[in-house]
Amino acid sequence: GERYNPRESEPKWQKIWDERQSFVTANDDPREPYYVLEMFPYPSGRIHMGHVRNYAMGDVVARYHRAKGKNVLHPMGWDAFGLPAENAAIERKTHPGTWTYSNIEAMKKQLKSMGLSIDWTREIATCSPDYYRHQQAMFIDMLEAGLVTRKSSKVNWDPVDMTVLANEQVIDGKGWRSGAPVEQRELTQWFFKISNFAEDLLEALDGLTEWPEKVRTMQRNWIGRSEGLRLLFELVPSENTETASIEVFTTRPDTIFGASFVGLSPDHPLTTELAEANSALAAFVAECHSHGTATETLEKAEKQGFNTGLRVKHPVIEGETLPVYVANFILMDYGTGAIFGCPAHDQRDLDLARKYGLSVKPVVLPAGEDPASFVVGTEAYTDAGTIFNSGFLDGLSIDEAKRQIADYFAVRAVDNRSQGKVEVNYRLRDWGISRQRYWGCPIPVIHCEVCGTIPVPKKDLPVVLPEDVSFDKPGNALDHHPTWKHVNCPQCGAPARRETDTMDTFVDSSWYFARFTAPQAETPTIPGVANRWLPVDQYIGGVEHAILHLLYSRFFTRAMKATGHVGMDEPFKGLFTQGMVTHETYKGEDGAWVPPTDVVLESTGDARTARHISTGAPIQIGSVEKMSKSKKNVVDPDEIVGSYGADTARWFMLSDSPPERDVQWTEAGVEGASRFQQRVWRLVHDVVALGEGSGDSADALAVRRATHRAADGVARDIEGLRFNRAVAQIYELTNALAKARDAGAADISSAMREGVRTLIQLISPMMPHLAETCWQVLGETGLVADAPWPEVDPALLVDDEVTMPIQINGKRRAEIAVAKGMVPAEVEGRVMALDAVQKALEGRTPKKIVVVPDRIVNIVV
Ligand code: ANZ
Ligand code: ZN
Repeated sequence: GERYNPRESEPKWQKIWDERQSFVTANDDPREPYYVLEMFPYPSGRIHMGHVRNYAMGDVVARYHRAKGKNVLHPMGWDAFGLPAENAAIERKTHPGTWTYSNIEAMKKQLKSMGLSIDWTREIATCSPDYYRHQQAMFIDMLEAGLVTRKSSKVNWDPVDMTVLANEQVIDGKGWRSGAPVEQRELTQWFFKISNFAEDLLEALDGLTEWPEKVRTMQRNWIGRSEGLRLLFELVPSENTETASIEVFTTRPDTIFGASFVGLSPDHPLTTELAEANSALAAFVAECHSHGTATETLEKAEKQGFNTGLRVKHPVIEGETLPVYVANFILMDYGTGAIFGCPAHDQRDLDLARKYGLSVKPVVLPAGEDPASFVVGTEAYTDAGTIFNSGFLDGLSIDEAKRQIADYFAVRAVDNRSQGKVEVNYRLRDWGISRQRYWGCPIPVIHCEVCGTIPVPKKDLPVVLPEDVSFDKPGNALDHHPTWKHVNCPQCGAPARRETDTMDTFVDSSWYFARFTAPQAETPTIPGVANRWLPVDQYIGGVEHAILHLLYSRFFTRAMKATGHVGMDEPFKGLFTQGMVTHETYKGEDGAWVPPTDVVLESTGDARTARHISTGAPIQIGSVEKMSKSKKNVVDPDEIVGSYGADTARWFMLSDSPPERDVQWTEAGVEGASRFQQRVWRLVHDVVALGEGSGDSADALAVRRATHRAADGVARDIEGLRFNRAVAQIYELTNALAKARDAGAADISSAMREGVRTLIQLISPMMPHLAETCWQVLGETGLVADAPWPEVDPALLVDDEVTMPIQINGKRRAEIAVAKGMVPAEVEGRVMALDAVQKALEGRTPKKIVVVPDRIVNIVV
């Protein structure tokens, strides 16, 4: 018969959903709210398969909860500020906004072709003044609430692009775009005081039970709580400084007997003081600054030290002194910017000690080692053990030694202060949000020589980006603009200067989920509305955002609470991180990557070979990798949607692997999905042809059981985000229905009708277009998108059932499927109600009915 044609039906349904505003959500709808959100895309120009996977999953969740009677919020927007738009502007001589908005238009069209159940009336773009004006208002609120500061800090500076780089943009010590070696620069920058919330952000992770454990662990590590001791080392008096002591931060005071040096950061005030009179030290510090600040860079860099010549008294070994080094691996903005080094038990310290010939004295003995012969070679021993070589700490465990040594120093004084003080430190730094960039949200402050730095009055918001900008010079186009920054001070009227830094684009994405709840409001949020929708019930996105984006959003939600914009601490109740989309890679004879569209695959026996589609030249099949432009192993969603339809692409994305794992895109897989679509189509037509009819035969019951079991299982699997298992259950039901159809069993037409009707409902979250078309074929009124989720009859879910043959006068006439262990009286009742039995009895009344439980029914007439 006729084949299902997705190219015809998909645009048709998309138009109908649009016209009927099927997915527009009202804030005052009385039904239970459910908010599902996928991480919004960056408008790079085209959607990729990763988007397709992400949005297909979100759409299943949205459509399912709609069917379950909830008021579902499922919005979409654009993370539209950022560097690529400026780069495009430079390359193509267009305005970043022109480039961005034309990308948005193209991608919106692509997303619409996927048939997503999105409320497009709530669409937002973070580059629109309608959005960023509220971000500026909240910046001012946060400034007033003491959650924003301006301070000088070290940044990664790209000397060619003339911009600050985030640590992630520094690759092997070089700028990710320019490739120029990154330098350190001291810049005055704006910061959000995320560290105020360090403890809360850490502790609240325990309550995020619907987050993947691995994401919570990553956040914990990023926040990096450590309990330690601030410890004073008394300086041996020297003519080079007046300073009397050095304060270090240590998490291992138990190793104090193994200390062999004190280390200072190149940016430590004492280093700076000494460098003034010591040009060799000054040169060393300058050398340290010529590398980036990324922790990774620091960790990879060779450990370097500079002996200052100063010495400190060993705090526990009478009469001993230790040298003071400046070392390149010590950060100024952690702890106190100074350490004591115990080379035997810290790798960085050991590297330094080996290089400069400092002593390496082990003080922690691993279990089973002989104290007389235990030595540390090139690898520091950082595990558990018993303290030795350590006077009064000998024999203690590490933890017990930590306690005792803390007590010991607490009551001692150096420099008129307690020598040791227990302290908790967090690795989490304040969030530097200043970017010297045009295409971002302007920071709404004005610098006045008289009044200082003052916020732009809220009535003057938004501070809008100027349209007439030029990117002829490297650096910040806002700063180069001839007039934009020159304003009068709103306080005293004197000529003043606008801040030309714009906000890190992570700020834009830290509250968009809240804006979606009232995207046209005159205030950032309408708190009553936001509180109804938030936290997001289910957030779905890539694991690459597991740290920064999620942490910033968690911080921002707390800041919005503190400034009265929302009422909760946490933005995302449920979090799901999906795996990547991968594809085989192909290489031509010249070693160049070949795109899958140019490859013809062949298999002979077990061997798979490939050749070029036009030249026929042999092609080497490489490993399976994440789809990426650089390896050319990408498949364009537009082409897939164009040839197979959106439903097929969605179905394949959901079916092939557990959603948290990578999924490998294959031609065979897509074709399988496409064939399944046609199978469903045929099945629906065949069942419609069966006509209406009643039937309660065992066959009918088996069909009904399969149907209800699938409806129940698919619901559970969607709720648990096990989409591939939901798909497997749908396959099972389809097989069961097809088998029943092929067996041509009598009297199953009504069960079959219920079966396919349910089947269509179950597939509708995944293949919504096919589902609508089939729904129509089935003669149902309205849209399947508006139909409630099928009711499940719990009686039909009973798992262990038995099929009992029914004999009449010793001859097998029928059979019945019943729950195992059903009592004879009940079995008898059901048997007598069977059409087949009544027919065989021809109006006679049985003399005797014998039920052998779970085995057989004998009727004697
Ligand atoms: C002595 C010691 C002995 C240390 C030992 C470690 C092992 P976490 O746990 O990450 O907080 N440290 C302190 N401040 C530092 C800074 N500003 N830059 C670089 N390193 C710094 O790390 C704390 C440990 O890192 C501290 O404990 C200190 O070295 C070092 F066997 O003190 B330890
Ligand atoms: Zn002023």
